[in-house]
Amino acid sequence: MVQAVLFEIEDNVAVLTIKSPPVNALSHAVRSGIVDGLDRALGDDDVKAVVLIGGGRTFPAGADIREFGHPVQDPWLPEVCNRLEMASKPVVAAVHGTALGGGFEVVLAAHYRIADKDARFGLPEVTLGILPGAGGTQRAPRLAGAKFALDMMLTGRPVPVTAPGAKVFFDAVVDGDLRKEAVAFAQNLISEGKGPRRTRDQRIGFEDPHAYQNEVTNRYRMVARQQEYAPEQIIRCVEAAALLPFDQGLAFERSSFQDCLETSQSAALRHAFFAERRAGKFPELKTGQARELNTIGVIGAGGLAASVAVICLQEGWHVVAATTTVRAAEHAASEISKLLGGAVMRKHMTQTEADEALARFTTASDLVALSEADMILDCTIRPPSAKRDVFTQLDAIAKEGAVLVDAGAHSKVNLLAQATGAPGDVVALHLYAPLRVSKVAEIVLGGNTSEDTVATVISFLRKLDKFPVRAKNEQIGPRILAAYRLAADYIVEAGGTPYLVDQAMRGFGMNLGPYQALDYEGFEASLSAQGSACRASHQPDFVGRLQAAGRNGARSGKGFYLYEGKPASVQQDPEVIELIRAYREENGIDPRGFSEDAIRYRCLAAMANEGARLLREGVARRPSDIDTVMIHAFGFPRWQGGPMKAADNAGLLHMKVELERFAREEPKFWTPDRIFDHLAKNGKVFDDLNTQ
Ligand code: TC6
Repeated sequence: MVQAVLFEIEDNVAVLTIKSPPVNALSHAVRSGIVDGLDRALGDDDVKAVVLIGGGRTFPAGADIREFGHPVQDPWLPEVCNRLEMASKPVVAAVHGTALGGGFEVVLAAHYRIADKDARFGLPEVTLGILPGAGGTQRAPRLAGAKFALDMMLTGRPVPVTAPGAKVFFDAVVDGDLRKEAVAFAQNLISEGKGPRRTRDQRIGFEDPHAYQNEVTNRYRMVARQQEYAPEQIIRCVEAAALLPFDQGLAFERSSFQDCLETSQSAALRHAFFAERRAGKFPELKTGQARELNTIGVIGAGGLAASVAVICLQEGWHVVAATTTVRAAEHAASEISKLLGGAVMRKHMTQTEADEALARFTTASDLVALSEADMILDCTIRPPSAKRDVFTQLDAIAKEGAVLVDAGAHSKVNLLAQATGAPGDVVALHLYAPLRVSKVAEIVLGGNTSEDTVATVISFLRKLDKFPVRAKNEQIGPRILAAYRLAADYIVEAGGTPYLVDQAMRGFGMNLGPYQALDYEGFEASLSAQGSACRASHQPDFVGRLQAAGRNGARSGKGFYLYEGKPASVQQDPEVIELIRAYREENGIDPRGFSEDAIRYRCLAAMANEGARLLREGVARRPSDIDTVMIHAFGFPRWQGGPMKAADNAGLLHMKVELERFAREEPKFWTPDRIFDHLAKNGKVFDDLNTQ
């Protein structure tokens, strides 16, 4: 068996190298290996100091998340950290890559710490609904103070070792052979007679008692209205670190950690973490090879085309933006340089980087300019027949092997593929706004899309730091969104108000309710996108009434809400209630009431049911892919895990029965997909379908 921790001795220094690829997660084997190595070092009179270092690409990136939810196998990580800290010989942690979560807690427990200049560290447990449970909440503030420690623990963001404020953690930041430097550092300690320096005994971070009190009070205020459980527990633990003796603080942390771990929020957040990584696995790719990308062609003069051009320029590609008129080309060029200017202003890039990007950018008023592009993204939205013409033209212009991508929404990828002589090179991509921020993109394969094309688009998206999700023939996100909105419309039609629906869905954790979101998108754009995306025999048309009354969403000054110039002054409007009431009266609908829970349940059931249909139709591969899309594209609360995970939590048998009840009102829409029946009968849940 390969050892997870390698033990070597180098001139009186024991070097423990963690070898557990890919990220050296602190699995049971690694924890046991560290403890065994430490015992061996402490029991050997020739060893005077210990170095702990990660093999491969990183120091441990955390506890092994896969072990959470299973019985703990000793030694548990808190114990490993305590044993390192209580060691009678100095322990040096040597950090490279990303020392995260439990990995950084190990670092904090070591007596001395050195880091490679490119290393980053952090405590991202909050993103998994838990808290640093191996002493991190007690040790980090002892060294760095409440503010820095809480910033790390509440945002979960990794910090470069060279960042201001990071040096309290590290004795040295080195550029060169980290292992050599760490051994030299340890030898220096030996020759200077320096022994262990335990973080538990430090209180530099708490020197000013008022500073921590103010910080803690402010943070409680900040998280007071959050629905997530872990942040408040983290603050409590930092308070405990300041007020209690170390061991009592540790005990407090341990019990808070356990509380967090047992929440459904933590289970959902862990599910989301693995769902994102699973989505990028395309098992059908057997021999597919990504083609080299040097030049990206972008078609269009609209906002999507400009954003795509800019993110490609920021990644270092050459970009040719082609339109069909000189005026459109000028407009595209000016939009792109404006966006680059904005990126400089917001410090997303330097002026030099923006100048270099512009030097890699050309515009043209003719598609012929795309002849050298390795990948061409058509970012225009036009009717299918016009799109097909564009792809026929591209087929004649593009060089052999160029990947042709339809990046305008609602594409019919098979139709476009047939318009070319190389259907294997054609694929569609559904990118989500805001493009720079959104972490997900759907790769919509047609029947003939080749493996190489898919591999190329995956590598393109990875470079852009997006999770690729595979879809077949049509997109996942718009279908789920349409089902969600239709469920909301049925509720409003039957007697709920848009304001109550929005409130209920914000209570569920959505950033915006469906009607707020519709207002911000604008009715025209959203309704044309929604179109026939969802099966239903009738679509409530009270939105049409609002439009007829001059309401078209936030940009028009009024939609479901009134906008007096800025979103901060959004108000409910009795006229909307009246318009909807009149609509119901005309349609002979006797209004009935809905509780917020009932609204949430219906909206969730509608999304899960549409998700089930997408799975059965083969559009989506896995339930967790749907979850990933909905979390990153539509603000579905991550701590609910996505609609399919949330449906699992709600109980599939119960949901099936409820869907059948709703189906008496609108059978075509609400009838549960037969997957519900199949899973419920076999005692299974959607998560059981999440195969690699
Ligand atoms: C904690 O530490 C709590 C402590 C208290 C205890 C009492 N465990 O993301 P990538 C896998 S909580 C298990 O694609 P990258 C990942 O699933 C933890 N597996 O790579 C994937 O597997 P696959 C706190 C893990 O280079 C593979 O490694 N730590 C873990 O884009 C590669 O991952 C965190 O939250 C893990 N901890 O990014 C950090 N981490 O190939 C979580 C990764 O089978 N990790 N895997 O799909 C990350 O943020 C990133 O993985 C990264 C590397 C930045 C380390």
